[in-house]
Amino acid sequence: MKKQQFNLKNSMMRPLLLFFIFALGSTQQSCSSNDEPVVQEPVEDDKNNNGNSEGNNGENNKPDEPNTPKEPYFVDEFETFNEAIWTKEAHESGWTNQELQSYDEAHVSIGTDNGKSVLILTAERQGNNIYSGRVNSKGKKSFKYGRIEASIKLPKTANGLWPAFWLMGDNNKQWPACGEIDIMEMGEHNGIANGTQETFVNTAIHYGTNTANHEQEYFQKNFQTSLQDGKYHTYALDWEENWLVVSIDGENLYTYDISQASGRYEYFHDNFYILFNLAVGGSFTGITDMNDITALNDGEKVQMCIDWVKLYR
Ligand SMILES: [Ca+2]
Repeated sequence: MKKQQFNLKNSMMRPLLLFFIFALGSTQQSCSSNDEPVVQEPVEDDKNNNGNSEGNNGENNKPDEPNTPKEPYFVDEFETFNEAIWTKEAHESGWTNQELQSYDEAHVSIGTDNGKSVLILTAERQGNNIYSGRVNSKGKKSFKYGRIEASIKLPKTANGLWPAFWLMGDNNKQWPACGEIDIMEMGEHNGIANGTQETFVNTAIHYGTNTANHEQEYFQKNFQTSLQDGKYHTYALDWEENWLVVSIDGENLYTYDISQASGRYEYFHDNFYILFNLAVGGSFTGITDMNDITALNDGEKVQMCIDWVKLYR
């Protein structure tokens, strides 16, 4: 659901950059399976985030590089759909973020792609109905600290698809008090406006005592190569006590300060669960009329494929 609230800290630091906020999680939801990642609107370009005095992308004590993983303690290669780990969600269209698709179990499947066994989220338009898939691991597979990474092949989002790989606090707090970490989102409306959807990628965190006090930090940039090139890319989060480091294909994208000094420590030191979804339209994309969804014509299907997800300590 779209949030239209300022993050005071960011707004003061980057007054021209913050426009409004999409949260994948939603104001009306607790952090249950009904929550969408709060999608906030990316506000910034990479150049605007460099040199941020707060130390994002930073200087200070930020970890230098993504960790070189050891052996994962959890791997799902998606050779089957493991219901002990994952839940398929079902929601009506418009349920959150003004998204156009409905989610149902039929649009989540296991299949083979180039010899890989993968989790497939299929978006499909049938007349005036759009369907898609979304899964979460709430109450089944949650974790705190360490590294999570997933190998994902994204569809071309232009225009109107909105894939996401993200985390929510696995607790009973209402959003955004539960905490939200959006590792990867694509399809945001600035990428549409600039014709850079294949490279334009977003990451965000959302937090705050309640919806009226929602805060976020959002980062977006054009990655150096297409992330919608028909190949699998690795999206990762390294999470330690003071930092969240988001990386793509081993390259640091952005670092969030979650230390005590950041004032938001409490929101990012709980167990978090995993979500993957392929939304269509909605506030993040700026498209709320399905006839403006050029990525998914009537009768078409498009897929987001996840080859594996891994957790490391
Ligand atoms: Ca696999």
